[in-house]
Amino acid sequence: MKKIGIIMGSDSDLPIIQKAVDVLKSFGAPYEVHIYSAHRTPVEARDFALSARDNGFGVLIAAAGMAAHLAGAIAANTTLPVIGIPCKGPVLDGLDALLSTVQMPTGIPVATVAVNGGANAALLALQILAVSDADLAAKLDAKRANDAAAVLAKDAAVMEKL
Ligand code: RP5
Repeated sequence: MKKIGIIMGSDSDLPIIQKAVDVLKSFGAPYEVHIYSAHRTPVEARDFALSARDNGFGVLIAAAGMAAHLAGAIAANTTLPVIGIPCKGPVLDGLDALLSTVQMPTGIPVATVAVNGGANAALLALQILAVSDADLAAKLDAKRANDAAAVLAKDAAVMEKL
């Protein structure tokens, strides 16, 4: 199975990345986590993206806050699918990072999830890899079924209580 590469702009993004890692661990998926910044370590971020396909990665997740250019900078240097996570910063409620991540120019796409959407980023990465992995697709189907059953159990409980 191809690896999932996770890059965050700063260790202050770790709580968001942890949500992605928890999902990937629950699926037993191979992943690697790095801290590379589009602004503070642009050379390392670029080198990682340029070599990612040769290094066994199938999809990349990039998380950053504020002027969040990391996902776009990574996407500029690879044709692997890149998923961007806008991280909420101290001001503007994450709208700054959301717009910086999602508003990519034509030709360099970034699949952007919700602000702080670490879990969905991991699930989307798995869904991309599951296009050519039937076992992984079956695990994703099973999770959907479990999640639906949990909601229906809550529905039954709320009907009983109210
Ligand atoms: C971004 O700036 C990082 O992704 C982080 O979300 C934000 C603030 O970084 P720190 O100043 O906390 O290192 O590049």
